[in-house]
Amino acid sequence: MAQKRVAAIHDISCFGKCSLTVALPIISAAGIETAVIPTAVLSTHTGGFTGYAVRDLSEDIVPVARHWNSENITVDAVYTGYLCSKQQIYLVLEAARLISRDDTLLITDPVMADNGKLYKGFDPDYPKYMTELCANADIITPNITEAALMLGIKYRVGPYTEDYINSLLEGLYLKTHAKIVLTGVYYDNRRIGAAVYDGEKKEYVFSERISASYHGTGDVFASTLTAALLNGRSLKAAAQIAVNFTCACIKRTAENDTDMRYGVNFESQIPNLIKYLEL
Ligand code: PXL
Repeated sequence: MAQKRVAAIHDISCFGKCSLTVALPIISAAGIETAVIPTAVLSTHTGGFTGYAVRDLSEDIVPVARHWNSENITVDAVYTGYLCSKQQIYLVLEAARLISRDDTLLITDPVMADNGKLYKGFDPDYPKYMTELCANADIITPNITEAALMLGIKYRVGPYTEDYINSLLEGLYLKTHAKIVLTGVYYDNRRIGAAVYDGEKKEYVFSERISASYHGTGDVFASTLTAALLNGRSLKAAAQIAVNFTCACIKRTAENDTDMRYGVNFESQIPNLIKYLEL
């Protein structure tokens, strides 16, 4: 079988293990070629650091894709993550169009918020623009905060009720017609995972809940989901693998007293990823 190729469109946070510094190693370790289109370079991510240096690469997004297009370079999936402005949403849509074939999957992680709050630097209307990108995607991977913001409904803290989770899934499907993998779902303090909805069936996948939280876990999750999908797994099976891997990374990280801004020790768990994927 020909090797699959993904274009990962995220920022490079030089320190802090998120976005491209997570997507590249995880998807590559899963045997998938990972081409990149960096959206920005930041000295660190924006979660808890101050005074970070940023270089916005908006001007380069479409030219990179245009060059690939002229070389007949296409991808099996476009996987988008952190974008730094509303304008970048449209640039990314144009770039995705230039490098996609009819069968190319668009996987969008609408990275913009967590714990009930938009990340630093985003205007209050950013979720509206991100919803537009999601409406062009085949699969989206919001957390609960991002889902609530895109729907304009109240963010609640967990544990959640099945009714609340189902209303997020149904609302998002109506708005985007994308398949949804909602992350950070938990009904009690023992298990945490994801809810999967393809417009017909709702399914839930869980792993052990560790009460610790680290930056970059959403990126670990969505990168693993992308890796599993491109290895031929169903959406539910890919979500289960992503939940298991993310929880294993959190568990390993919690064994040491690590600054939550520094991300998770996903590197130590790569052998488990290979096992989960049966590679
Ligand atoms: O992990 C998501 C992410 C990615 N990139 C940057 C971020 C964040 C979240 O805060 O700031 C630059």
